[in-house]
Amino acid sequence: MQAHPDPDIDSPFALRSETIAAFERDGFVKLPEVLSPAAIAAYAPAITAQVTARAKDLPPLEQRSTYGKAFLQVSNLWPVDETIHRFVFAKRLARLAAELLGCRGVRLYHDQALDKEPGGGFTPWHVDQQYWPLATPKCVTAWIPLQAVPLEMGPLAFAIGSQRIREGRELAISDESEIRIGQTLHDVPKSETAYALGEVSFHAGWTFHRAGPNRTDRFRRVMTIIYMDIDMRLKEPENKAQRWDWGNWCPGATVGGIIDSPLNPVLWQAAS
Ligand SMILES: O=C(O)CCC(=O)C(=O)O
Repeated sequence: MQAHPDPDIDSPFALRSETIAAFERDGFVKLPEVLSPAAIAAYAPAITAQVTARAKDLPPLEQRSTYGKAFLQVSNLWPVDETIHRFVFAKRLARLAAELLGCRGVRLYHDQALDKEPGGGFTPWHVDQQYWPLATPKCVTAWIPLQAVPLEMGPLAFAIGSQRIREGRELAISDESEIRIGQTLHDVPKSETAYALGEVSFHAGWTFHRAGPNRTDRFRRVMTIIYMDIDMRLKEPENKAQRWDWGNWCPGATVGGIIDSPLNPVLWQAAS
């Protein structure tokens, strides 16, 4: 059996009640020092190897769409690599997600590496939950940089409190979403700050976010883990993307039922 890297990724991270309140108010939080440099060094190579292997046949950046220029997107890596499996099952991150959402536990919706190439384009404004057939807003993405992300590398940026804005939610990631949502959010305060090594952000499913281009000559490597309430139910899909997600990230789940397919393991649950 393959040995796992052993830096601690399971012990609890002390979350203050003010931080939970900030997540509810703003729709996101950024938490420094969630992961140690040793943990990132231990787990990042396995994630990067998967992205590199799957991205090798892509056309050059200039021939891709705005979406294609934004990042290399590789989803659900945990079933294919034992080291990544261990990382995605990290209890520290899952417990943080549950505590921020105010849930008794969380399941995995899916994981996703999002690497912005050197010279890669911006990520247009969007919300994630329009892609997801999830019945309630109790879902959150942990955005986990695998190196520090200075401003010029395209850190994730948020429109503060925008989880309450409905206009533009339906727009898929595109040039149109960048322009139209950008107009809607014109007067909404934004948060765009660098990420230190080990810093992790959590954003709610309906929070509008974007990222600038990667103006450096290095990859911006990021792993994401999307968590949902342990009791999350599947809703009737409202668009093609939600139908696709149903078939791929929770196959066999039934509309109205708890999403507990083999691809949606419980990652953390409070002791009863
Ligand atoms: O990494 C990016 O550039 C965008 C990430 C994103 O949209 C997300 O994690 O929901």
